[in-house]
Amino acid sequence: MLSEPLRFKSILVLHGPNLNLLGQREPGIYGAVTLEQINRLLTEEGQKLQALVSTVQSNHEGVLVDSIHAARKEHQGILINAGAYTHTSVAIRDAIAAVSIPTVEVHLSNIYQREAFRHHSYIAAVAIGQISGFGAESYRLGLQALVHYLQVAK
Ligand code: CA2
Repeated sequence: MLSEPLRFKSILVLHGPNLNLLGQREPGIYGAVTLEQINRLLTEEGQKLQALVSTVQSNHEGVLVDSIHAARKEHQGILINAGAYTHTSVAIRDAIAAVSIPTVEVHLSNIYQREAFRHHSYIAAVAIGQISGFGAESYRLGLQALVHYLQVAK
């Protein structure tokens, strides 16, 4: 008899450069919430959704690429705010495409209301979807959408 598929989904949350400064600098743009608070929010939301959340923040493009490669063995989904690498990194885009792990892109700010250079995302084309502009709620909404996709839609 085939065994029941595991109900719990393992999700890797990736935070890109400078997001470690959240809540400490520029609260006018990115709000007062810290990265630690966002990670806690995601862990709690994950418990409600039957998802195990692991988080990584790095200011280094290669570390983010390595984390995406390593996710193949451990995680069923990726939630990513690549920060400024969103607009520059073909390497992160290629890594997501290479591992074929369903990925949701999130942004705290509405990148389309900001400078023109933020309007293009290299990640959008390889993500299953994007949520932008809701502050820390973008992460919660992104996690809900990703887990729903993995549990129901996929
Ligand atoms: O809105 C987002 O989530 C962004 O990904 C944030 C990036 C920005 O480059 C993207 O265009 C949009 C920047 C993250 C920088 O975070 C800071 C936090 C506190 C103080 C300074 C920067």
